[in-house]
Amino acid sequence: MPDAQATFRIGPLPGASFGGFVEFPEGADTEAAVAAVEADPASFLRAFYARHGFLLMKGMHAISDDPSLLVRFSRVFGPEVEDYTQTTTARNNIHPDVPEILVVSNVPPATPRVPALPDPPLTGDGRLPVQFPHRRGWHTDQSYRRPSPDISVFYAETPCPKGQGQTLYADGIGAYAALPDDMKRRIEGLAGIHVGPGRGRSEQAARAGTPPPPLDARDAPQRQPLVRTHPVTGEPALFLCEAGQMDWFEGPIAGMEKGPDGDGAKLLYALMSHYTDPRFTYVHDWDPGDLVVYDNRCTIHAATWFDADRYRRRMWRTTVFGNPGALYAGERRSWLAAS
Ligand SMILES: O=C(O)CCC(=O)C(=O)O
Ligand SMILES: [Fe+2]
Repeated sequence: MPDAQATFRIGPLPGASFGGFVEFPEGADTEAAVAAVEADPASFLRAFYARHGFLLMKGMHAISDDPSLLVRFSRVFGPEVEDYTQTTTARNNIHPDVPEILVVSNVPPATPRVPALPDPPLTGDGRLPVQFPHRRGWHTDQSYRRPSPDISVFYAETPCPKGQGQTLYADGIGAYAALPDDMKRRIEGLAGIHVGPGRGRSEQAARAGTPPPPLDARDAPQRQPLVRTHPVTGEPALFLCEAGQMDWFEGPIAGMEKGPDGDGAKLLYALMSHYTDPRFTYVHDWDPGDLVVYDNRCTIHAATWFDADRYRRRMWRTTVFGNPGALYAGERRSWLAAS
């Protein structure tokens, strides 16, 4: 039975300049925690947005036995939790019983996705590298779609041991605010060109001069503003990915010199290196039962390497749509067939 008395407290996230840490009363089980959030979504969302779109909850273990709790919790953040079976997502990466859950795992049948170790693996002072370009893989989810999802919810069903398989997060509102005024002026009105990985428009393909294949209209590159105004708070945030989700043939930045050695690339990389400065980043080392919610409109994240031969890692993700902002109002979804 849900505990009607259960409520939550949200304080700062230890080890980060942004984000919040959610506590539920001692002994509240996952069901009670989800019910508490459902009972007062306004306070929960207010704290989420005030803390720049990142919250961590621990001990939500019951989601592993009842994954529908993850979908229930996700609904707090918007009217539509994506059904991955309605997309081109490979079935082996979708939870067999809950089509709203994307399985991010190296355990079959999921397609393993293990990031490379950074080179060198640690920084000079022995820390985990977070800053681009030493750290690669920073992105915001599905930015190659218009509109892209507002929110992702990420659950550690089976994380690997601490010290590997972390997820890194960065604060796009804080990073934008800290840009020098001349850079803010320079990027005003500019748009990045985003495209899905594996579409033949990568930095490597552009460098090798491999002509990109024709794309289905649903996979066409999409323009997104470099600075996005948050539809809830009105705050400006950087909105970009590093190489993996940008179009290196027409972009990465619309209207600027194209390709990996062009002025567009130089600007993108300068912004990405600033965005992932340790001042704006948080390293999350997962415990089983951890639940993170992040706002794709104003944060980016990156997975880190883990020893996939030794450890099984299984994470569950949902994505929530519903409020991309005025810029996207009334738009047809770019990733669906036109009919
Ligand atoms: O595996 C991770 O830590 C992050 C994966 C990721 O980027 C995602 O599922 O959106
Ligand atoms: Fe992601």
